[in-house]
Amino acid sequence: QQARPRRIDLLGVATASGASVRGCGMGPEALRVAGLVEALMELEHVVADHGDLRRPQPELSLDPSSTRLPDERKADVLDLAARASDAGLAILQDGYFPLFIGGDHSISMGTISAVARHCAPKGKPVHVIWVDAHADYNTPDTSPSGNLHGMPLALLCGETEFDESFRGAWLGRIDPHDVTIFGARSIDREERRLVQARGVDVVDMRKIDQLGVVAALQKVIDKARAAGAHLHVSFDVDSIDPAIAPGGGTLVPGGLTYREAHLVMEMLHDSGLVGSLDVVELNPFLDHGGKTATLMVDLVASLFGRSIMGEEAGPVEFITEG
Ligand code: 4U7
Ligand code: MN
Ligand code: MN
Ligand code: MN
Repeated sequence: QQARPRRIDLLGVATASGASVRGCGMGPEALRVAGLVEALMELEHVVADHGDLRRPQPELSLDPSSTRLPDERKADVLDLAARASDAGLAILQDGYFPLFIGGDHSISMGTISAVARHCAPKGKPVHVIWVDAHADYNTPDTSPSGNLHGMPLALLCGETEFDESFRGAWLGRIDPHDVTIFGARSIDREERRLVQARGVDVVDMRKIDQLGVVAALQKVIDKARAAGAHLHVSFDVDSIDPAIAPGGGTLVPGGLTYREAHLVMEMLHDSGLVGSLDVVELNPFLDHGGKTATLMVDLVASLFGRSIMGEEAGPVEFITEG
């Protein structure tokens, strides 16, 4: 079980430039309004809030429903990924837990780069659990939408169909075998082919239904523990069922239930392996009265040790065969 208290460094990346729907740039502020910092302090953690990285957006079009032009959006994504990577690396090197709040999922190009850059020189393996309705493994060549929030894993895993502007000291690399996509139920045709060819572990909703969320997640935790890995959790709000988490721009029916999502976070906490976290894709403009923001704060609290019976209860013993 994770020792308490921890020093948690909060870094917002206030952007929607990786998405085609505007609004998730307001995600960091909504999570704060929903009580994120207070929930962590209530658990006796020490929180340092670094505020938000953002880009000035001087040339918005007259159409309020559209985001900026593709080239401007790409420039935003690259700049913010580079800055998130450097800022995240500094937090990790100080020995603290970076909690990245988005922003659309393109910010994870930077946040996971930070983790990779921190761990690689120490020979520390990294495992990424990508909790998401989607695989986010498109390249500019395979993407049906062109939106960069559907591509971060492919970039991090070294797919080559990205131009030179995506390279640089900020970009860290992840081995596709060290990635588990958890909760998927919408993967594009070409994307599916890539994920399969590269050997990415995909725990889709059908597997979760059939195995149960406990057995499905325990496999991931066991693998990360056996490798001695730093476990990075990248949590897209659209992994949760839209009925209880409506505040997202790319909703897909059939997601994690309230208790499944909490159990994931509770088990991840008990594993003691989690060293960094992204909470992404919350769109307060589409949310219903802060419902999704509040749910996300409660889920983060579960990941940081909130439990129904309190600390004294200790970790649950799993009954194994034999
Ligand atoms: B998210 C999509 F085509 N696959 O690439 C794409 F379905 O960060 C969706 O998981 C990507 O929310 C969703 O545009 C990105 C689409
Ligand atoms: Mn995503
Ligand atoms: Mn998604
Ligand atoms: Mn999304």
